[in-house]
Amino acid sequence: MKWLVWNELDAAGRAAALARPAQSQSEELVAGVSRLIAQVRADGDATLRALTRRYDGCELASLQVSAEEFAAAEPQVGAQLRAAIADARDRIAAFHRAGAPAPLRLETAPGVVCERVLRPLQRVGLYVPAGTAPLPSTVLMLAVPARLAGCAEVIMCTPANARGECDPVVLYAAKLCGVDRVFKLGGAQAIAAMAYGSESVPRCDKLFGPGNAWVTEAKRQVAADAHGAAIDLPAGPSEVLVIADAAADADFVAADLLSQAEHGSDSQALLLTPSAALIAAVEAALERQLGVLPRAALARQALAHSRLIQTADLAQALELSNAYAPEHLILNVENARSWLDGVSNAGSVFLGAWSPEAVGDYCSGTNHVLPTYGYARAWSGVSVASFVKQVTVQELSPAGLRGIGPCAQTLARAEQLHAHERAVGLRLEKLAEKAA
Ligand code: HSO
Ligand code: ZN
Repeated sequence: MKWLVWNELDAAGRAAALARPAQSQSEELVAGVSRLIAQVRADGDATLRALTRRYDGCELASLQVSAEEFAAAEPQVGAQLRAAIADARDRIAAFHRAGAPAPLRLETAPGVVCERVLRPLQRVGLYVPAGTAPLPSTVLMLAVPARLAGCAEVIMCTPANARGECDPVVLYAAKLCGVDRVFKLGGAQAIAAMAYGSESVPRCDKLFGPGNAWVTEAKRQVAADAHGAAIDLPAGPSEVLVIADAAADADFVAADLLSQAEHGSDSQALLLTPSAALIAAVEAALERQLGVLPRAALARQALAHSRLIQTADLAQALELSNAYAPEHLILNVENARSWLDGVSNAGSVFLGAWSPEAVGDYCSGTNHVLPTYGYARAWSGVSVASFVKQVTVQELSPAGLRGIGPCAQTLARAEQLHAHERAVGLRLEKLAEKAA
């Protein structure tokens, strides 16, 4: 990992220190995804089968996971893992239920009632990658809030292996969390199928979940099309930023950086600390831990573009973190909570030595589908609100219109929108006649 001293960097060095790995959005990728979406739209299931044969190496009789396959998956999941999944689901549900948006009703003037009512999205599509590791925890993070929101139908796509089987733990989690139907589809073709529908796959209103460059590009393209589907978040590679002080345990810090790095070669892990001694200790701890890490090769690639940044003090570290806007921010410092008010840009924050990112990834209760790549400046992670629409309502009595009508008329005149003014004025005249 590169060791940089912030105050010794020039402007270009500083920009490079906080830069993210470039996202591949090559013309080839954009055109390839666009071609693939067009094929799925034209030939539906036939194209989905052909692409699955080509990319996943399996011949599918049915695209949909059958009841027998769900039943066969269950005994493959050990008792301890089943209990952990149920336990995690319950905490995620508790936190997301408590944070769900609530309806609202307010009289803003006498006789003027304004309301906000909630309407769940009808059908949502969840994408769970298999890639270098199947992620059943992502099923929990997406299906639990979808069901709490009251979506009428929750479907899921996840790629099958060469034998045409999906990961049994992913299937078990899907069943447990109430996913209605699962399809054995991966990559951009899964996104195209859920956005536009095919003979087997129903068209969805909004798509959720992480994926590789092809999936991300497909989500971007379907979201840009009014006939496509909305998406949860614009995405980039996953990342963590750790702020630590001299008192931090170097082994804890190294383990947190590595739990990010092992996700993939494009992951980014940053450490910001004023302590040179800690940086040296973390470097040594990283080497020790990499020695026994099964995914060390991937993690080393990620660490190659990750950085150890020595700051003047903790305040400067937090300032840089806010500029970077990390997906995950770990504050491994004394009195971590006292720094929270100063955090303006982050997807999810982990306070103190005993809050590793791994608990948020799995089971503390918060969501792990979070804004990456600097989007935390303006976006929030997935929650129940991501699955509902907030519809506003207003109802005025005659007295209400008499009260606020003139305000609307004045504004309408200022905008020279005469029909607007008349829509109010005609009614006010009618009320005046009645009163006379
Ligand atoms: N850290 C990942 C989520 C994850 N970690 C899933 C383990 N499994 C992105 O926030
Ligand atoms: Zn993770």
